[in-house]
Amino acid sequence: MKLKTGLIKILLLTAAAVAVQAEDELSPEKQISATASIPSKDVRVNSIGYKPALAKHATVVGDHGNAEWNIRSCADDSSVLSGKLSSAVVTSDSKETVQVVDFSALTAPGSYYLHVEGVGKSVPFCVADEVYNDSLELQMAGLYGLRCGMAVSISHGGNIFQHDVCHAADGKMDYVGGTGTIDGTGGWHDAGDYGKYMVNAAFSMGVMLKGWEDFSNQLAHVKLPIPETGGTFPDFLDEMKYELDWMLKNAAVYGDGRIPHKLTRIDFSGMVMPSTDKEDRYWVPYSSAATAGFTAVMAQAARIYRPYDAAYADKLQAAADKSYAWLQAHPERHDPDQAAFSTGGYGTSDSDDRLWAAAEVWETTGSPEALADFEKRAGSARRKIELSWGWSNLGNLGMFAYLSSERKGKDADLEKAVRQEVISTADSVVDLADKQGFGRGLDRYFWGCNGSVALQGMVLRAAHKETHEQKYLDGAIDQISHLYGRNTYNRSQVTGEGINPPMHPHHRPSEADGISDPWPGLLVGGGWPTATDWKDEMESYETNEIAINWTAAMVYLLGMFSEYTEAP
Ligand code: 9MR
Ligand code: 9MR
Ligand code: ZN
Repeated sequence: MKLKTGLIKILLLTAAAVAVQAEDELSPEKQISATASIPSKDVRVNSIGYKPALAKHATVVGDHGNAEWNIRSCADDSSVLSGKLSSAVVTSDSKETVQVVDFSALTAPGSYYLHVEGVGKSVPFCVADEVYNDSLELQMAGLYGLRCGMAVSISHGGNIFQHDVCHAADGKMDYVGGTGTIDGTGGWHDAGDYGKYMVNAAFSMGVMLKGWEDFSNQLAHVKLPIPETGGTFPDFLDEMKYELDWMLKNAAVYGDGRIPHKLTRIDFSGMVMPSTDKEDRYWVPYSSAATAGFTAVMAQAARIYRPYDAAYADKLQAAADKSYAWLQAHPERHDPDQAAFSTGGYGTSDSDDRLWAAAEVWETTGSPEALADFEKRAGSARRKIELSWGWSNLGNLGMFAYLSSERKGKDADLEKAVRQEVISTADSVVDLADKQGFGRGLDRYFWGCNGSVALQGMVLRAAHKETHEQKYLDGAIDQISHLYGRNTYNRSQVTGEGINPPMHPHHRPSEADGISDPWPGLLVGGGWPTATDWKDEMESYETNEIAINWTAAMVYLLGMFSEYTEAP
């Protein structure tokens, strides 16, 4: 029998409210006994919850010897599972002494907490098949909130987050050798700023559309509070189409296949609402990387949207064909002149983007030239499956597209080598997650590294598809757990949900709208240069901004485990 997540959430909220009330209202003497009901900061769990059949890991900070732990039911505090703490390890990055609890043997749906003898208890969490559905939908709502060119409104946690129509004059042609404007309205704001940057837009779309291709049987059931709901397309594809339509507009700027690098102001705006940001915004000259990312997404989207709307798919395909032809005729890297602009640079080499474009064009069209293009790039560079990857280093997207393709004609040796690479990189992710202490499957810290932690879901899923070994799914659950509280901060890294979530993201609407809670469903970039450097401060754009590429990684990771049991 399946427990309803809604019901479990009510139970959890009640438990949390009781704990807070106990702390606030009791006399000092009574507070001493009440602390027993307040969660300990040293017991770190996934504050959203766990899937019944997959790994359940928690971390206890300190060395408590072989103390006993118990999983207790929230309903009556009865113990349903117990064990002894593992031996202490020192986390490789934050240098904390910790002990790991593996309670994967707990498989019955319900709401629970972890209690550790001599330490205390965790926050409550649920175990349910559909445990991540709401989080996935919150990420999608977060994306919707980043929509440019229209008014948006999101209701969450008792607040209404909204902005009016913005950036309706996008964008001026002065820097691309033209006059006047060409329509560039729509799409998502990139991040905490209001720029629109093709390299990152393409990467984000590539990640989420791959999610659609891998999990459409689940994602087709996602229901979103967006105006297009119930139309021609599933809601998930409606939200993606909002960005795709903006991407298509980019093709009109040059008209010959080249794609502008970005559409932004000359400098960043202040921390104002988008509708009050009235400075001129300009198309910025083309780059080969932006053109390649655009090509990849157009090709990928053409095959995804074809079953729903053939005419739209034809448009996407024509855009892919034109830009791919331009890339083939211009094999040299071309970087844009951005000297006049101090907005985000998104400067990057283009060999990874071109590899990805070739893979997607081949998958959609079966073109032998595109296959040869991909195989030459993948073979000659002896391209790896990268452990640490993202918008500037996205070759993995091309490699996964190739490996998962069912088309005939692949070079058997190359395919085998890619398969082995996928498995060995996924093994590294699992090893890191097992050893690190807080389950993190990445050993580096950089701007936006939380997004790269979430991206490991795609590496692990690719390995699982090849081997069917559960350890890869368990490793992906560890990444979700890490980002929702099993970490050095004991805090969720997503606004609006989980334990003690970020309150001051570098996100202009959150700062400017006069509501103390930030807009929900947004993953913050994360601490760097070391594990303990995250600051939940608006000024810390290096660690506390939000961005569509990090959200995209979360959409993939949570989509991987979404489970909709009822008919849509
Ligand atoms: O607000 C900007 C943020 O969105 C960018 O990611 C970041 C790095 O490019 O820059 C922020 O803008 C700051 C600028 O670079 C320097 N002056 C202060 C700006 C606002 O904090
Ligand atoms: O995510 C980007 C990160 O990898 C770069 O190191 C950083 C500095 O160039 O820029 C990040 O992207 C920002 C972009 O330049 C402007 N919009 C906000 C993005 C997230 O901080
Ligand atoms: Zn806007």
